[in-house]
Amino acid sequence: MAVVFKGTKGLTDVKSHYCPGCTHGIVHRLVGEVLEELGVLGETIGVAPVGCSVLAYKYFNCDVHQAAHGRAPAVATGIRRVHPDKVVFTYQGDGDLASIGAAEIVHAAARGEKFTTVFINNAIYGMTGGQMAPTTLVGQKATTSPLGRDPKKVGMPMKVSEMLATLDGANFVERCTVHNPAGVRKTKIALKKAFEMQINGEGFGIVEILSTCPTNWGMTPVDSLKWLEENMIPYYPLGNIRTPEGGDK
Ligand SMILES: Cc1ncc(C[n+]2csc(CCOP(=O)(O)OP(=O)(O)O)c2C)c(N)n1
Ligand code: SF4
Repeated sequence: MAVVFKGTKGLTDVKSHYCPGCTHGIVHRLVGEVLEELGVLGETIGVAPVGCSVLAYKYFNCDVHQAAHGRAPAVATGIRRVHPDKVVFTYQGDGDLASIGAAEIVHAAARGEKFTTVFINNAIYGMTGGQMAPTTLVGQKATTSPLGRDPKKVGMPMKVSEMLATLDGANFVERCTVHNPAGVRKTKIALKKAFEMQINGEGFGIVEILSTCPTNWGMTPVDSLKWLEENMIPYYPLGNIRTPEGGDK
């Protein structure tokens, strides 16, 4: 019988703890597939964040270091500099990357550190119960914004990729989504490109991936995918924002 789908060696056999319908799992699979296809699993070191993906070290079939509150880019910088022959990536949520660790990601990108960041933007703090994140949309309800995010009080949601793309050291910046099959395929292509560039010795790369948090959005998994499409994509447009070929938009 023809094999139409099989698991990736890039992930362990451990069952994940993610909620039903959470797209963290899809992104894990894509990262695992890319590392397997590039043949670098044995020489890759990941860095896990705080947030729901804090346990990523159990799931990726490579070495993974745990980094405290937003410090994954600083840890990745150290690992990559000490081990220039290794492939290094951080896997970070929007609370970890854009709030607690905003300085770390900005300066790592500015320095053009040669690692890859997988940035999960689900517009909320997932792990800690659904507080407002820097990426929470205007009007979106969270436990700390029960009436919806009010930009007069807390400013507009941060467009992290656009901000990082202004830095010369940020070689590759792309925003993707995993809410539908076409988005999943494009996300994999972007991840592969970012990792390939790192392997070729080019500078910092980040792939932002619009994701769902059905649990804290208070929606079914299916409604979450629809909400992402209708609400997140208009504010966080998809596509390549910066490439070394000068494809800046
Ligand atoms: C300085 C600091 N503030 C707050 C926390 C608590 N904390 C741990 S994980 C987290 C939110 C993580 O959310 P995000 O990065 O968006 O990832 P998700 O859980 O949504 O995947 C917070 C606020 C912390 N650990 N350190
Ligand atoms: S709380 Fe949200 S981000 Fe965390 S595992 Fe559940 S659905 Fe995913």
